[in-house]
Amino acid sequence: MDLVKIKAQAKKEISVINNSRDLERWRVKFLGRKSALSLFFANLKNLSLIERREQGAKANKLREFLEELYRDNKERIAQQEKEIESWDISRPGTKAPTSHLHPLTLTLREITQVFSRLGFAIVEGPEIESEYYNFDALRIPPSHPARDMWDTLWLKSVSKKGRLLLRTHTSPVQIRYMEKHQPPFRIIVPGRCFRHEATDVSHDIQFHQVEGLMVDEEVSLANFKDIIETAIRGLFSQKVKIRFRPSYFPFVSPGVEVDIKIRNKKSGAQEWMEIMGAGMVHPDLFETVGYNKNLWQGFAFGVGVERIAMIKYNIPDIRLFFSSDIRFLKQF
Ligand code: FA5
Repeated sequence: MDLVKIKAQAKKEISVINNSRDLERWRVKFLGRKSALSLFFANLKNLSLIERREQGAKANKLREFLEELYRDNKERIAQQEKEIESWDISRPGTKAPTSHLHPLTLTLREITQVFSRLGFAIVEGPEIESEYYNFDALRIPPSHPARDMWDTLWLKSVSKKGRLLLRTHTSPVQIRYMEKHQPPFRIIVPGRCFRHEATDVSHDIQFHQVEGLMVDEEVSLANFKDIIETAIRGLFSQKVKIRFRPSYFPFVSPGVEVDIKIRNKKSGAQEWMEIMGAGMVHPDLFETVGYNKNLWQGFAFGVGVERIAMIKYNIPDIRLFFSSDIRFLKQF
């Protein structure tokens, strides 16, 4: 094949190429070791010196031309392929990182599920509470030393039911609910509470409680013990150790605190952690809401949700929950 024909053929063929695989085939065909041009070079030795010089120069020119043609088209095709790639609708999309529920939400859901299975209805109350519901109706009068048990974040406003505050516990909802409903009933009240206190690994200024209240004609501390043991074993495992300790809360009689046994993260030793206050509803509360106090009995409890989550998920410091530290949150 003569050089002119090779040139024409190469130009024609490359003009319709639009992918790098075909371009590579073209390169092999026109510039490879077995190409017509290489053969042409190989045959030069059979020519006379003058012819060899003349034809050799022409062939060199053609080679340079083809090489440049190849480089230009390589660039064009690379550019084209890049564009096609960025428009490839069949390409799998980039995965958006999925989020998940906060460990406190997970724990709250589990607690409410366990109690729902035991027949408790879910009720809510306000976070901004009045002095009356947070303290007075619960037998914590202004002068009573028990009021010292809750360092309160007071608001400037005053309502018909006394000064306003950020509720220090979920117990006020006991009164609110009983004012509007007649027994028998069993309710739980999940919600956020606030206390003006120095924080440490197990105390924060905001935290969650789940209040429980069951009122019926015959409800005893034995019923409470059974329900709480069932709930705690449902939340943790059958093997968890639970302890009931006598305690004092003005709105229950008798009052107890419930601890569960956990392993200390640092020392590895087993120790008790307080998770809730509880007791039999004080008859005065029934009177306050207009019930016949001789007819009804009940138990109430308030469990700390962060404490449960800390035990469940092995979290060493309560302050991590509200830190918004993404490294912490990603672990759940
Ligand atoms: C109360 O708040 C009572 N209202 C509980 C109660 C309800 C007793 C019904 C009787 C009948 P106490 O202050 O102990 O009690 O708090 C209850 C639980 O809330 C504690 O066991 C703890 O788990 C949690 N808790 C209390 N203060 C904090 C805090 N600063 N940070 C995190 N959790 C807390």
